[in-house]
Amino acid sequence: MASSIPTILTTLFIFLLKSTISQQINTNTNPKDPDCTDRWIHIRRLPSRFNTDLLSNCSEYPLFDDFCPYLPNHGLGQRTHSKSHSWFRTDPLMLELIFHRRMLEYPCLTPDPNSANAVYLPYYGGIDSLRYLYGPDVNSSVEHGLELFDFVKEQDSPNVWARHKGHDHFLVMARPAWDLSQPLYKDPPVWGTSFLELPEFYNVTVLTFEARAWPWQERAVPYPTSFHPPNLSLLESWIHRVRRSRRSTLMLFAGGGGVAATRNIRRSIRDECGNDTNSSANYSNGYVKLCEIVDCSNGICEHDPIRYMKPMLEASFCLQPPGDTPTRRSTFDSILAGCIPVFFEELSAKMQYKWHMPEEEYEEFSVFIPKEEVVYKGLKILDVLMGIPRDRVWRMREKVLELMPRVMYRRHGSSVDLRTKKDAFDIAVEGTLQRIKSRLQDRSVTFN
Ligand SMILES: *[C@@H]1O[C@H](CO)[C@@H](O)[C@H](O)[C@H]1NC(C)=O
Ligand SMILES: *[C@@H]1O[C@H](CO)[C@@H](O)[C@H](O)[C@H]1NC(C)=O
Ligand SMILES: *[C@@H]1O[C@H](CO)[C@@H](O)[C@H](O)[C@H]1NC(C)=O
Ligand SMILES: *[C@@H]1O[C@H](CO)[C@@H](O)[C@H](O)[C@H]1NC(C)=O
Ligand SMILES: *[C@@H]1O[C@H](CO)[C@@H](O)[C@H](O)[C@H]1NC(C)=O
Ligand SMILES: *[C@@H]1O[C@H](CO)[C@@H](O)[C@H](O)[C@H]1NC(C)=O
Ligand SMILES: CC(=O)N[C@H]1CO[C@H](CO)[C@@H](O)[C@@H]1O
Repeated sequence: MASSIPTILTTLFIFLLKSTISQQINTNTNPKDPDCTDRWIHIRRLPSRFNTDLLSNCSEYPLFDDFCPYLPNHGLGQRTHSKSHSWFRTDPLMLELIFHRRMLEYPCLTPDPNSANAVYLPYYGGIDSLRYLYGPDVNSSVEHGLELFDFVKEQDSPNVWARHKGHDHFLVMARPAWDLSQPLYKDPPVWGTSFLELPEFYNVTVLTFEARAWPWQERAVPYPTSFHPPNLSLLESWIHRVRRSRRSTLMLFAGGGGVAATRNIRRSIRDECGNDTNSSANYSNGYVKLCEIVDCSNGICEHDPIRYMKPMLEASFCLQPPGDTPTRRSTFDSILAGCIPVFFEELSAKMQYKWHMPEEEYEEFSVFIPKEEVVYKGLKILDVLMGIPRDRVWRMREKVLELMPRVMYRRHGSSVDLRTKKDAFDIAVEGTLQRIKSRLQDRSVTFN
């Protein structure tokens, strides 16, 4: 794995990126003229200081990471190996680039803001937040977003904003809302910028990886995984492989934490796993191993999907305990591997990804074990999971496989046959259009 790319290459990647996004790539590459009624989107032109210029500082944030290696392939990162077609070393923070690139091939783009149902701001807000979170502007994090607001509302054709007072605008910020919702009047700042607390942006729909418990303007979208197939046959052959994979481990946890003395769910998982690995031969259900931990501490798994995908393919259940924040990218990795997610908190997924994973279907594709029961009341995760009959496990896995295309981001420029399957991007755009539509309707009732 490349830890750092020479600056010349980075510059080249940024140049390529800039030259692609300066054209609009769409549209009707799809022979069937799509029905664009209520789906028109206008992309606002922003000066490059709001997006691609921010990438040239990719090596300036040592406290965070040098993210230059993750820029290639429009933010998908480098391929895991040279012959790989679908697997990349993707960093979730790059969703802003990935989304932007996909937006350019959205079939219902319009250059005319007045005929658009929604307006997309190609602002790389998560990347811009780095200078406040880890960089020189740490003491002015309440200002994150003000320059953008000034541009879209005052400097650049103000009527585009004024038409609906920003209610039809949306943007992507590839971070949990927690990083962006520092109260405006907290001095000194504890953690995060105040982007989501600025009244200036209350009307704008913001797509994040994780929404607050009582979100207002943000909606959660899946973290990108490393899998970005370019055509339907590659997706189908992966699904085939996942379905046939022999699941010899009952449960798996890929992650870090839980090693300190504090009682928490990760600690409980470690205890349970450590104690029971050897007694496995005792259990009939056909598992060779009851529990496996893939150690991902210090971020060693992040850009190395092989480390955890292989064990996930061999496990029936994948534990998704909350960490610093309730959601995890690993939830989507496990769905990709056909490994049934086990949640310990409603905020980890059910209250988040309502567009992508319907709330009423959770029992069909996941297991919920309240963390308090495990940490304080001695409930054993193994007992719960062992108690689920094999035929039900099988049905749950089929349901997970059904969900899989909805939570992955296919590769940009993919074949037409794959575009017929809605992916995480398509569903996010659909949800955004719906939300904006109902907001504009509410407004016309309330304010006109
Ligand atoms: C990049 O970093 C330099 C120095 O850290 C800073 O002066 C400059 O404004 C940054 N550029 C952007 C686009 O953030
Ligand atoms: C931010 O403020 C703190 C406390 O006033 C100060 O110690 C620190 O040097 C400041 N950091 C920067 C980058 O200005
Ligand atoms: C947001 O919308 C409300 C009405 O819904 C409006 O009063 C307010 O000025 C708008 N905010 C901005 C910053 O345009
Ligand atoms: C899918 O893409 C791969 C890699 O580009 C290619 O080898 C394969 O022929 C494609 N399959 C179809 C059916 O187009
Ligand atoms: C695991 O073993 C340790 C030490 O033997 C014990 O303290 C702990 O309670 C056990 N944990 C579980 C979940 O059984
Ligand atoms: C588990 O297995 C390992 C290696 O086989 C052994 O060293 C260890 O003592 C065993 N632990 C228990 C609790 O039996
Ligand atoms: C639950 C179970 O099958 N327990 C068995 C585990 O193995 C020991 C030793 O072989 C048996 O005595 C237990 O009955």
